[in-house]
Amino acid sequence: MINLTTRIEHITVEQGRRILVTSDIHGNLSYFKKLLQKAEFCDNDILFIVGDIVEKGNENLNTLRYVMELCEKGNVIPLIGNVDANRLKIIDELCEDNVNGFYKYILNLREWAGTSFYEELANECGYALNCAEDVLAAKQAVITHFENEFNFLKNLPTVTETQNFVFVHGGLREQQVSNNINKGIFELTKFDTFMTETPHTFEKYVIVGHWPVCLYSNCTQQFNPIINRDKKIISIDGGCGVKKDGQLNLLIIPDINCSADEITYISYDEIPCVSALESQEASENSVHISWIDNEIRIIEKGEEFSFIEHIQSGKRLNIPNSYLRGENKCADYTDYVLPVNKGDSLSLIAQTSKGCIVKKDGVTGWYYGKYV
Ligand SMILES: [Mn+2]
Repeated sequence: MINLTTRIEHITVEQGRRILVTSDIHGNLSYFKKLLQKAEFCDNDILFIVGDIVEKGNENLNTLRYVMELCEKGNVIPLIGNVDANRLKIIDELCEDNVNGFYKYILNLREWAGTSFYEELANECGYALNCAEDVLAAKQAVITHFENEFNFLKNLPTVTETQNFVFVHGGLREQQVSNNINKGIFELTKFDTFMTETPHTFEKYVIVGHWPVCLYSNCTQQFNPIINRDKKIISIDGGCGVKKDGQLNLLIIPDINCSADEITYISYDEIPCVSALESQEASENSVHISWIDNEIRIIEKGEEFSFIEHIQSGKRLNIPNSYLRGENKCADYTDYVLPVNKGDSLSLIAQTSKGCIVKKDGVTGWYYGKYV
């Protein structure tokens, strides 16, 4: 039986060193490497990786090994995420009774991401996973062969506290950092909507991943880190690999003693860019439909667009048919019209006969002008 216990670590960061923070890489190794390049990450920086290193991407094992390699220099501090912990747990508990459900997870991820963490582990041990029996047959070889990797994940801290910042994947349940030692690892790594749910105002800024920041707004869809100064929370998960217009964010704290106002960020995605040839103004009263409340009713189905009602907001709007999911759901969508200036760089997400859905500076919306 695997024993996953909450670990709280304390670190003193020297002055004069830049602190970089990312989270939720989810096996997207190319994003992670490009982001570090973009930041000109060097040995004098301290890099915090706030959990969810593996799963959902196409290079889960390689991402984990790359993080392990980076850790050898001593300036990279990874933490455990709920998905990392969950994978340790389900691999450990894998047996005849649950193997069918486990195989379903393998198939789902294969369809969605092309692979899964366990499938990569099994393949490296020479096992192909073509049925539930194969999954179970690979278990012992996987556990033996990947002892180092599993020990690395198992020993990751749940919470890391520094002089001015606290890092945890999901969120803190107790206001006092030390009191969270009594909380389970999943309570701290899987705290959905932490920024709005927690009643606490923290003493030090708490930096979290886990909950894609785009889920915090019903009006617009934006992927940049959010700094909540009232509660002292910084939420940084840009939905990398989980959302098609998501991004991997990197928070840049110039020095351990700097204030929240001095914190900046960069991000990376692989969406093709175009240049706007026309300007347009932002719209008002937009809606953002996310998977939390994506129930809709189709009022009139058209050839390219359908007129729908979003149940949660009651708003009626036209959406491209490609965003419909069956009769009563839709994909993440916003009718927000972005403010655009001629010459702006736009990431092109979808094209329609009426205009395009683009992302500009981390915010998604419509652009109706010409572009090159
Ligand atoms: Mn997570």
